[in-house]
Amino acid sequence: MFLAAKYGQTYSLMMGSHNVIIVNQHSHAKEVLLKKGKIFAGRPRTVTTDVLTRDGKDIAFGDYSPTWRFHRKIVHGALCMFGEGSASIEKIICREAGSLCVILSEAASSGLALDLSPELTRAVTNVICSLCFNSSYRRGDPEFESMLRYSQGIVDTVAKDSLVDIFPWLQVFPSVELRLLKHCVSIRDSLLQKKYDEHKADYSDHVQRDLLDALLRAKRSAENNNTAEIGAESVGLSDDHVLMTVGDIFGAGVETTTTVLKWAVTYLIHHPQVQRRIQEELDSKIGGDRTPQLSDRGSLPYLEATIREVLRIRPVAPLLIPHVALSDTSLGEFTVRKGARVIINLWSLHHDEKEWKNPELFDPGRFLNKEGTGLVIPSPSYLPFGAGVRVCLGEALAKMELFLFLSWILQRFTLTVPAGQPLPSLEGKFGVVLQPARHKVNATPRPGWGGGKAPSC
Ligand code: HEM
Ligand code: PLO
Repeated sequence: MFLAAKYGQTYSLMMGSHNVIIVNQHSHAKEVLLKKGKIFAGRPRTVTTDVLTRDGKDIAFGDYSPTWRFHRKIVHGALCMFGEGSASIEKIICREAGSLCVILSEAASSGLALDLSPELTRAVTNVICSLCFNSSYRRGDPEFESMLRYSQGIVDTVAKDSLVDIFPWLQVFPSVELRLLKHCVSIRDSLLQKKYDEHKADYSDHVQRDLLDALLRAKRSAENNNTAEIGAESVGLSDDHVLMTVGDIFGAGVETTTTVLKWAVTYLIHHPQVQRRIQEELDSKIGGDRTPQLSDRGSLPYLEATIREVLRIRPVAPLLIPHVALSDTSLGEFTVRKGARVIINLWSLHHDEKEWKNPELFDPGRFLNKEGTGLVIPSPSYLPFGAGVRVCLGEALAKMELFLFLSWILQRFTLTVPAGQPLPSLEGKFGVVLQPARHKVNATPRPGWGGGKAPSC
């Protein structure tokens, strides 16, 4: 923000040998993402993302190319298949929300405060695991525990403008961070490889169980339509591409939604009046005889507004993922050279005082109309999922999960800070996602919920 005050809303600087343009205003952000979306659809190659993605063979960190477009289309299609309105994804999320509530009520009946982080992570992991691999984890599963550790190691070390990404030649020196990243990536890769081998072994053209099957089918049909000149490799359907793509969806699917749920819990503890109002809405629109379902989304505007406010005040990806200009172009009155990196400062957009009244204040009401009955987006300076060619692939899935998990939890429990403990910090830990600090929570069953027992779904 200081640099923006000194140099203007959009400015450029040199990072190592790279020209980097920082965008702090929504009009320029929309020019990059929407108006000139294809021109700015590139991604930079960096040392750490190359380690994670076998040199950009995934979607999020892969450069714009025919292969990339093809992959994105397949994954988009497969996610739509499970998407909005699909009964199966709703069932999967409700199953996980139900077992999360059981764990909360067990902790409550033994009077224990709980760190929700691993519980929320497992619930969200199981949703994405069902989608990607048609499998799920039980509490304490060693494979899940290992995933928790390697994923945190990757979040801590990848794509956070570490020195080695700015000065790639630094990788010739031993670096603790780079070593940790490589170690975590190798554990992740063995896990992905195991799932891939299992899927290949019992693959059938007639049943599509999950995303990995969808990718395998696309790969096989490209191979069958093969001519001598146009091999599967030429559209990028190598084993590496399939593995890295599914690794992306799995990684993005877990880290992002879990992080938002953790921020939501943190803010709800700070703002008990917001929690109460959501619960009043749940009581009056759903009552106590059944659990919330996706079709209730339209009748719970205050909960939806709260989710929007959490995504505004603590954006998961505060700098998105860097974009790259694929040809010479312009941005507002600036000339932009091919290869320039563009960083959209979503944090600035979401905290811009010209756009948001008291931007530091957590106020879900800003997303409601005057009557408090309908939802609005009060400023164009709001892009929690990005926009355009590189818009988040998991937006619909993430919104379903946030709505169902939060409504299930708040229908049955009130979340508070354990007696004698300070309120949790609202300062995030900056990395490839902005994570809240860990803290314990008391989940008290609400009156009329018989210790959090499950009503019918
Ligand atoms: C990209 C936000 C959940 C998959 C992104 C980007 C943002 C974002 C800001 C970068 C856009 C850009 O660089 O311009 C979020 C938020 C989420 C969420 C706030 C949760 C609330 C998910 C989920 C999945 C997912 C659940 C997977 C199922 C992806 C992928 C990309 C992406 C694959 C890369 C797209 C590309 O480069 O073409 N997301 N995301 N995200 N997201 Fe999400
Ligand atoms: C999270 C840790 C995983 O082990 C690997 C992984 C893959 C995809 C990344 C994700 C991490 C972090 C969040 C990212 C996602 C792709 C899109 C998403 C960067 C590093 C966002 C928010 O842009």
